[in-house]
Amino acid sequence: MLNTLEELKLRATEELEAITDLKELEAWRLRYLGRKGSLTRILRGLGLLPLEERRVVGAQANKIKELLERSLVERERLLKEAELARHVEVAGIDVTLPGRPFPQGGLHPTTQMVREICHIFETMGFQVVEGTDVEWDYYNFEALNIPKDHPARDMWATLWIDYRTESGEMPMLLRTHTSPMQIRIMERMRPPLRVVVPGRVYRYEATDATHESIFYQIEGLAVDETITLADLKGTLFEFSRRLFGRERQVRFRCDYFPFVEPGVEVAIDCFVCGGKGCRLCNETGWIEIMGAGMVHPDVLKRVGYDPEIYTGFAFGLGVERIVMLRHGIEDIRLFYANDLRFLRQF
Ligand code: YSA
Repeated sequence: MLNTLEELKLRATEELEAITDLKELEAWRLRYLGRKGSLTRILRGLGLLPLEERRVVGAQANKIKELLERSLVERERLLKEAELARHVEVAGIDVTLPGRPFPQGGLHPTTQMVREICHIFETMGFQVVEGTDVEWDYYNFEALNIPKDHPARDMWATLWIDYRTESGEMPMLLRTHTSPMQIRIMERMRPPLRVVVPGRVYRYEATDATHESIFYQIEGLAVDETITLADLKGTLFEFSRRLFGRERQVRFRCDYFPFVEPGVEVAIDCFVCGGKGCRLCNETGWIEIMGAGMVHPDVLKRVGYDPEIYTGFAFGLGVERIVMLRHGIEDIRLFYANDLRFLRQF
C-alpha cells in the first residue's frame, strides 16, 4: 500500500507540473482530491486494513494529501498570474497607470453663502423658514403697505402670472423679495419670534454687473414686546462682523421702505479701498448690503398683533452681492453662466 501511495504522489506531482490552465487544474483536483479521487478512496479504505498497517499507511496518506493540497494552491496562484500577464499583453492594458478620478461636484457659492449666513443667525437664536416662489399680490405688496397705486411698486419690477378665478381677479406673481414671508410667518405664529428666510426672488429688470433678474435674498424678522432700533443695530453689527471680520466698519443710514418705520440701509466699508473710494464702491467708500427697519405698526395690525404691545425689526439682504464682496467678484452674471472654470474656484 505504501508503494501505491508513493506512485500516486509521483504521478500527481508530475501531472500537476504539466498543467497550463485552470480548467485542467480543476480536473486534476477532482482526479486525486475530489470525493471520488484516488487519494480520497485510499483514505476511505483505511478501515479495512489491519490496525498496525492502518496507522502507518494512514499517516503517509495524510502527509501526501497535505502536500498535494499545498501544491494545488501554489499552482493555482502561478496560473492566475500567468493568465493576467497574458491578458495585459493581448489587451494592451498598462496596469501601472493611475486610475481615472471621478469628478466631484461642490456646492454653488450662493448655496454656501446662504448656509453660512443662516448658520450665523441660528447661533443668535433665529429659526430658518422657507416660503414659495409664487406669491399673491396681497403678500408681496398689499400687506406690506404697498397698495395698487403706490409709487413704491416701481422699486420692484414685477413678473406677473396670469391667473383668474371664478370669483374674480386674484393677482399672482413671482415674488420680487422675501418680505412677503414676514406676513405669512406673523399670520401663523405668535410673538416672540425670530426667523430668517432664505429664498430666490425674481425681477423684471435688465441685468448688469450688480443686477440679476433672478437672485437670492435672506429675510430676517424679530418680533417681541421690547424690541427697539438698538436691537436691530446690535444684531446686524454682530452679523456683519462675524461674516466680514471684526475690522470691518458698519454704517446705518436712513432709507425708505413702506413696510418699516424708520427704515435703514446697512453698508460696510469697502474691502478693496478700505473706505477711500474706488470703482467697486462707486467712489463712496461704502458698499450697501441690505435694507432694514422697524416693522411698521400698520403691518403688525394687519396680522393681528397689537403695536402698543409688540414691536419688531426686519431686514433683507442680497446673497450674491455678499459673495461678490467676500471673493472680490466684479460681475454678478458669472454666478449663473454655468462656467465650470468660475464655479470650480469655490
Ligand atoms: C427692507 C426692509 C425690511 O424691513 C426688510 C427687507 C427689506 C429689503 C426689501 N425687501 C428689498 O427687497 N430691498 S431691495 O430691493 O433693496 O433689495 C435688498 C437687497 O437685495 C439689496 O440690498 C441688494 O443687496 C439685493 N439686490 C437688489 N436688487 C438686486 C439685488 N441683488 C442682485 N440683483 C438685483 N437685481
